[in-house]
Amino acid sequence: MEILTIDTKPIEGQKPGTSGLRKKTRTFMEPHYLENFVESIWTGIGGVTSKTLVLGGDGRYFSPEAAQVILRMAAASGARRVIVGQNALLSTPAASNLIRTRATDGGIILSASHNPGGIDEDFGVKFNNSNGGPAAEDVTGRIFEATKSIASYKIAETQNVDLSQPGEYAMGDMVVEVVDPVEAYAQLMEKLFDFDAIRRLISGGFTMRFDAMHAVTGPYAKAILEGRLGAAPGSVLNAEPKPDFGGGHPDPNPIWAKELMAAMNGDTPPDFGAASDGDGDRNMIMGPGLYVTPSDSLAVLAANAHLAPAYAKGLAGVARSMPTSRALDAVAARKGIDCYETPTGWKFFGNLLDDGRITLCGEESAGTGSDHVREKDGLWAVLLWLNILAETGKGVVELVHDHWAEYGRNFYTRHDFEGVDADRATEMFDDLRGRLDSLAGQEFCGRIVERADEFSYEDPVDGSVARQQGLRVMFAGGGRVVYRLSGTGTVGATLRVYLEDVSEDATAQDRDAQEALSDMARAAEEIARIEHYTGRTEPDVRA
Ligand code: G16
Repeated sequence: MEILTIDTKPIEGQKPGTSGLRKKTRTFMEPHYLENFVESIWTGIGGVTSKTLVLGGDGRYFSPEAAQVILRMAAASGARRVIVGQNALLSTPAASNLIRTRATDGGIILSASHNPGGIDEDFGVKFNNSNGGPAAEDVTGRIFEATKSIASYKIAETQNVDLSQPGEYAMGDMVVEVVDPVEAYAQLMEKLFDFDAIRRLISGGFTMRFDAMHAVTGPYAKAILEGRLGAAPGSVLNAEPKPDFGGGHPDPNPIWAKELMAAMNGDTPPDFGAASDGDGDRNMIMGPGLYVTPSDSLAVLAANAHLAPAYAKGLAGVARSMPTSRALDAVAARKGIDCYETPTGWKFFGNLLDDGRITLCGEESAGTGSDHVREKDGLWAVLLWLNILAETGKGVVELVHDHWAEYGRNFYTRHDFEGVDADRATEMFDDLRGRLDSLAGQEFCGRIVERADEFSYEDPVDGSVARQQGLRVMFAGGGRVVYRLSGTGTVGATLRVYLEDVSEDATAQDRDAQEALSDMARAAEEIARIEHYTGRTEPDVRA
């Protein structure tokens, strides 16, 4: 096996975002683009000599080719072993699990998550640490620095490895171990949850639909929900992973999970509906006629997690990203446990989980997870819901309504303005940042501002500080508007406006969240002058 050293030059814009480097697929396919970034990962993590890594992803377009390049680069730089999911498939939580259970030095996940796939869509590469979680800011910072000074990379000249069959293959001195992507993950789920109780629920006539959106969770959901738990064949929709996700947008929300929405809002809806995203870490939960917001789902799970075997002893603490609704805080207060508020990005939960400060955490962006891995986990959330429904004997709607009656309801929505001009968006933030101190006491659409600030986070475990993590305007009475720029988009800037209002009123249960938050949305516009800066009068997505 010959090892080639290829001369290259730094390529602009290889700064990892909220979750790895995400760009247009064609950008990743340009000469040296992927190779430069991978070599920079090696530099950022102190080299791969003698290391064992995990490799897999959501199977999107260009994944098979990218996996072969990464294997050849790992072999050229002296890696000992790479554990690869069959056909380069691994859901993000399954990759996290393998990184941990096989005691590896980390892993590379090929995914752009919920972004569409295809030659004209998106691709992504992310490095996860040996704890199974996304690399922390110091590591991604070193990777980015390396991309700015790279002069060459090493790659082995050798045949592609056949990734279609489990087994061990040699690539020079490195072993490529191809594994079934589902087995270890399914075993972990069986340990965490009471599969017998869920099986009894299902055999008693409980029905469900899980929309895998032609993404990576299909084989996992088939094996677990239909195979091990006995859900009727066909309960898993769109189960076959496709490189372009069947032309869809693998984002589990009411807009993109159309088939599921139609089934759950139809005349004879199943008892439970769920969906997951491109790489299987996000989830969406529905009851008949009811979309459960990710923030509410997180709060309901935290309130009831003790009903599942893995969490029977209770939760050490919980955490949510700052823009996520404070429904979770109410549960934590009642249970007398800590509730941490972190910046957006799963990587910020890593230290809290490793340090045993929290057991469960989640985000408004459809991510929920626990200390079982170091990524959010879509199917895990589905199984925890099923375990809770089996134990309580309640339906989704009853459980959520009971929760609101007990803890109050936090109306919540996120409005996204996509593909806006990045410079204008920055101007908008600079303008608002400059006015934050003067907002207190002012009235917008009948709401009085109590305080406004820019969110910074000091990690309580290692003391690292993340600044400029979102602008917050808090109103008297508990309402809140948060403004952030997305760190996962690939075109222009995406402005996210998070709206929340709090209600103790039991009659508010049936109220539509968009309607309940319409004055808050007008206040958000007035405060930040969104139309002036972006030219937009309406958001592209109301999630
Ligand atoms: C990633 C991160 C999440 C984050 C989400 C949205 O999720 O892992 O922590 O909440 O992006 O981030 P942003 O608001 O910056 O676009 P995923 O599922 O895309 O990997």
